[in-house]
Amino acid sequence: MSYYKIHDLENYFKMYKKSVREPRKFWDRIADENFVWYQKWDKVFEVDMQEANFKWFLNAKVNISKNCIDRHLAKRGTKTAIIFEPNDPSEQALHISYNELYERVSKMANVLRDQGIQKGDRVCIYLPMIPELAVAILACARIGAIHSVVFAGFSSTAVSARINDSECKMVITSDGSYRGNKTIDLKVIVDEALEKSPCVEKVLVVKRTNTPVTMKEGRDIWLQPLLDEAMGTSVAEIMDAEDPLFILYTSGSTGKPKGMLHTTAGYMVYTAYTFKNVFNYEENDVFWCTADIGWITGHSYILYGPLLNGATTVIFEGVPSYPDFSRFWEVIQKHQITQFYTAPTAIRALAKESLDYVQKFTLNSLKVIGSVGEPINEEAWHWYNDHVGGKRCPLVDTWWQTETGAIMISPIPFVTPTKPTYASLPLPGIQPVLMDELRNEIEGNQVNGSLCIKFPWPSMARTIWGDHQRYKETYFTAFPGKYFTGDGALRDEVGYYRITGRVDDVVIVSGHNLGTAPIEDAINEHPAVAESAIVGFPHDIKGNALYAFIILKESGEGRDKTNLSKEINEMISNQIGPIAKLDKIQFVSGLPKTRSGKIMRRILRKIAEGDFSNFGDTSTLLNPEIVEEIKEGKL
Ligand code: 6R9
Repeated sequence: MSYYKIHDLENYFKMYKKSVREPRKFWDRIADENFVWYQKWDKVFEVDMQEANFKWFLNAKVNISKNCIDRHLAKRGTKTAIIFEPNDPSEQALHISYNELYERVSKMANVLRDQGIQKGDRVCIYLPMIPELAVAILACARIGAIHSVVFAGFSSTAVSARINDSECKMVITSDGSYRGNKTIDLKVIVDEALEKSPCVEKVLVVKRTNTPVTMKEGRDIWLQPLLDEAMGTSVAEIMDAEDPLFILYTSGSTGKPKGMLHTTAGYMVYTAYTFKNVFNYEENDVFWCTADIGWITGHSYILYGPLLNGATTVIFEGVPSYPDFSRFWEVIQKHQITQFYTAPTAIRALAKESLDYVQKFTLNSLKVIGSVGEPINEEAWHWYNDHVGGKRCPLVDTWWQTETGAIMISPIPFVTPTKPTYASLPLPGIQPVLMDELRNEIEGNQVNGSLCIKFPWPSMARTIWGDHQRYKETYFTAFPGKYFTGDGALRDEVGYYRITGRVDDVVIVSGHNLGTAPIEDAINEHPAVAESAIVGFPHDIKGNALYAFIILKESGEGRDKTNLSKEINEMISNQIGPIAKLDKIQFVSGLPKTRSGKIMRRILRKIAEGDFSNFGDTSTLLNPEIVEEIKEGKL
């Protein structure tokens, strides 16, 4: 019987055991069953957790774009590979078949080669969520160029820093991008970035918004005329299993961004395997992940995971609030989406709006709904489960990271019973452990600690581009011999994991370790509260005290703030205990968030401490203006 698909709970436990006891046999079988290889491996893995050196499927030869496209052509040539849903709902959606994708990627690959890009060169892709983004990525993979996708919302400083760090030779961008009712002039941002990035020789420009742009002679070229001339077939480069596939910079809360490097075969095998199981993927499903391809979630679950399985995947250019708050639900109905994968921050924003937006649409095509990016609080979990999943679709709360490449801990739909706010059980091959401050492994259940992974898995990042020492220090020294995730977690009585948030989000109040997430959950349950964030600030007696930044719902805005504060503290007291009561509450209209929806607590911490001197790198913030507002609110 195939190892690729987990059928039921008994089968899950069986597979899990196999993956732990005989990891070589387990991964050998999965890699062998489901992919096309030019040459198979000599050895399944060679790993060293001390030095942080990892190799999977040694000496195998493979090309991931061939696995995403070519091998499906015989059986699925006319099947839709990509549905493009434009920002403006009145613009027609595009259905790109596997045959068409082959042709488009081949043309792009030929253009890249003509423009001097060779195996191992780095190409920065700075594009909106349009089909060319997928095509450019796959074309890089096809010719062995290393893609470095930079989210098309980052500032010129952030773009330039990323280009320089990995010395990209080329940038692929567009004249502009649409986001809701705004148009953003991307090319202008690239022009600015390149003033400080002399390593870039060529810029290929996609026409999307018809915004006038300046084209620098000898450097900038319109892409379309080149594609029109290019041949529609191409030979894929033969890649070694450990040849780099891509670099992706993490939004890292401090210091210089980390260019996480992922390699070819291990990433391919584990991404495909997790897509199949975590989303219960079956032929003819239509999968929609709302992330941007500029994040790891988009890399693994808009592109590689779905295409490796021959699926139909949606690329959505727009935002959840445009033209109104029903856009997600409208698109689900329109394309008969079967799996919908989004982030808690989007859920919370939409749950704030009238239920009519959801109820206007029929969502019964859905089979599985998923969450990723941050802990999903109880209230958001239930709203999503009840109103989107209709209490019928398993909600998979998937925990993973840019560094892990693919999903690590998650329920498997129709297999693992879900439990609100719990990511539940590790996938086969993943061995999580909880560690205490003394670096000991915490055994047993109903415990919490720092989440580590004690055995390597195929899709783990191999290094930080250009800085292996930093890779080793960041992930493999806090708990020697283990990969440290930076997250805290608890394990309940049956062994389910709940990710409680970044360990650096723990505040120690009077000697008690308080995770910020459960306190925020308690606050968010107050009917007047939309969202909240907690940080610690120094306190003479308690060591630290809690400072809350709270966004009210519209209905709560007129309320007396003193009474509200009292009620909120009573709720916390009841749910967690008086120790978790807030010392300070500031009502705000927004929270500083990274573009992937993570609250930048570092900034809130500084504000709470009254230190307005240096907020560090804020170039990854979606809403930098809110920082000023919060600062002023405090003064
Ligand atoms: C995939 C992605 C990674 C960090 C991770 C954790 C948080 C992600 C989560 C979650 C609780 C989940 N995180 N998924 N926390 N429950 N289901 O988001 O990658 O952008 O690198 O962020 O996100 O704190 O360590 P990335």
